[in-house]
Amino acid sequence: MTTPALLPLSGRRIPTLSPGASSFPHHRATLRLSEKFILLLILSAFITLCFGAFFFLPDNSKHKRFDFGLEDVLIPHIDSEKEARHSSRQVIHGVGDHDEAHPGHEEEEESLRDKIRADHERALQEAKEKLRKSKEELKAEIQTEKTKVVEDLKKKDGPKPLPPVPMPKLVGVKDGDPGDPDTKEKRDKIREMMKHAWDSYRQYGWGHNELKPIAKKGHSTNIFGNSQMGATIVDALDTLYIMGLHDEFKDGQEWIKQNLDFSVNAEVSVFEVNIRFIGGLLAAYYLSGQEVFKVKAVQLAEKLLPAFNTPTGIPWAMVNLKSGVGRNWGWASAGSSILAEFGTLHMEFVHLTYLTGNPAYYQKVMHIRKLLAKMDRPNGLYPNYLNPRTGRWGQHHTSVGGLGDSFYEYLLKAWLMSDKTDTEARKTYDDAIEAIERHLIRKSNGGLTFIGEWKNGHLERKMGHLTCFAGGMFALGADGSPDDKAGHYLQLGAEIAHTCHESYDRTVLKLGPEAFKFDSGLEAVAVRQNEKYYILRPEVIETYWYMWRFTHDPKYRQWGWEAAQAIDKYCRVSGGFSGVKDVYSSNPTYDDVQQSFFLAETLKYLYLLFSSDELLPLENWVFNTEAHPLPVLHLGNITLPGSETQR
Ligand code: DMJ
Repeated sequence: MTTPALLPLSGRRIPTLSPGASSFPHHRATLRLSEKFILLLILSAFITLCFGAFFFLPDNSKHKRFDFGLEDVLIPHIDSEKEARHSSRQVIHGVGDHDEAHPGHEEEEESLRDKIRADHERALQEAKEKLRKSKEELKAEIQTEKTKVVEDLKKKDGPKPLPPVPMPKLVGVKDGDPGDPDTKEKRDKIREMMKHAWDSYRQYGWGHNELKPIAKKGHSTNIFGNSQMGATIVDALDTLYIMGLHDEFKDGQEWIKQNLDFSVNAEVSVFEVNIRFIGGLLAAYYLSGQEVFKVKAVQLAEKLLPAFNTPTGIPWAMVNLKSGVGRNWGWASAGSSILAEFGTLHMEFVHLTYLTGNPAYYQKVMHIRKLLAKMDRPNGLYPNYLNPRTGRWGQHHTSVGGLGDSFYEYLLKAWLMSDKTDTEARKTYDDAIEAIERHLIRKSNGGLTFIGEWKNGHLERKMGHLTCFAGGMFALGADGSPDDKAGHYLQLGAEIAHTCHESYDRTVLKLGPEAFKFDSGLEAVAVRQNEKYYILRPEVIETYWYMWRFTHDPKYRQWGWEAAQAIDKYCRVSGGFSGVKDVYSSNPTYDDVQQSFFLAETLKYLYLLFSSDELLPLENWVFNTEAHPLPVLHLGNITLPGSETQR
């Protein structure tokens, strides 16, 4: 069949067969040549024909295969569909359709069909299983899927941006130069003390909640759980800002941005976290305008909300930031929540609703207010303990110091913060103060006005350092008090300031004890050893500052300066500032804690005392109970979300 076999013939003359020639041998040779030639010719024509037929005739078997495949391609499984389409296209365009060129093609198609069939069967099976489930199960499944999608989206996009809200009018956030050089020098000294406290914490306790200035290491207490949330950084920020310590402020801001994380398995005090962290972050936001503080405050506030999941809506004292599980202090009367804790959320929570548009915060605190308004009050007084399960009071103890204090403070400040529109809060404050004056405020034999504690129908003639804040509160609430009693309340404030100053002046260190008595010939002095300590608390200096702002009586600056000097002399150590265990001892021992409120409050109030009134004017700012200034909300026609249904 190959051409070379023909070549020897082609070069010769082809012999012709003459008629009549019959000699076989002769003829045999002649015939053999021509036969061979013809046979070769026929054979080659036949082969050419076969070849052509093989290539050009239509292949029905393949068309059949394509039709079959198309049916299966309609199965709603995207990957299979794509594959099938691709495969069909190959067949249509004849690409790779030659079984000899792709010997595995049949098997490929077969396996593709198997895959499509399997997908089909799986989808059917899933549908059958779904139909077997109850409506509730299906709903729950859909809900879970939805939540997952939302969470995935959140993770992808980061936290939802907060709505833009108008920044309240911010007045006097800087400077406050007092003018005269003597006052300026004192103010500079306070600034230097702040720098020493901050730098020491920066060096030895950075990121921890507080500092042990003697051991020179970090410190924390159960109010922050086992967390390391940099409480001192957050608490100190606004003080740094108003003192113009900008590098330190930036340093703190950077730490917060990078490290402050609330997804920690820590059981924290709702009250402490609110006043120190949320209050601190909100104040830093308003003063500096830096969004990071607002974002962090909102993230943290969301973590506190599960604490309100109680039968009454009165929050638990503590909440686990990770699990959201809440509980109360073991020492509190009959599993109660504490008045000064659940009653000291209003300012921060109203600001949170203002900044986020989320009505939940406002509604939670207004619910507490409504619930308290409906309750009977023994002698018009609010007991310190309230059971969040039953909604009943615990022991009938009333105090304007520890366990009660800032509840009264926040009633007044809710009114001030609302631009004096929240008259319900003002009325509740006025009624409470009237009952307190009637039952708890007395004059000692030596003529000192004091605020005692009510315990089961008896007045305990003892006053706490914490109670000394009330002097400032009375002065702050004087304007706007009923029956034109402004002068009376300003006077009451002055008397409390005087008593508290006496409690300092009657010690060896000129620093006030934790609690002091007015009994059995004792006047403003501590009796028990465990009441003689001073832990860098602010309340007395706080009252001096408010009294200074309302009266400009120079004695308040003088008293403040005495306290500042005593702190610098007896509490200052190389690693910061420490509390002292006995203010009546000339040789005091240290408690080795630099409290975060020393930077947030004590030093801030001292600095303000030696600044002009232009720095953070009280017409525009309301200080939370941790001395974090929040602007008055001049809402005008704006209605807070959630307030429509509440008031
Ligand atoms: C601060 O954390 C707050 O002032 C709180 O209201 C009670 N006291 C401490 C400081 O003494």
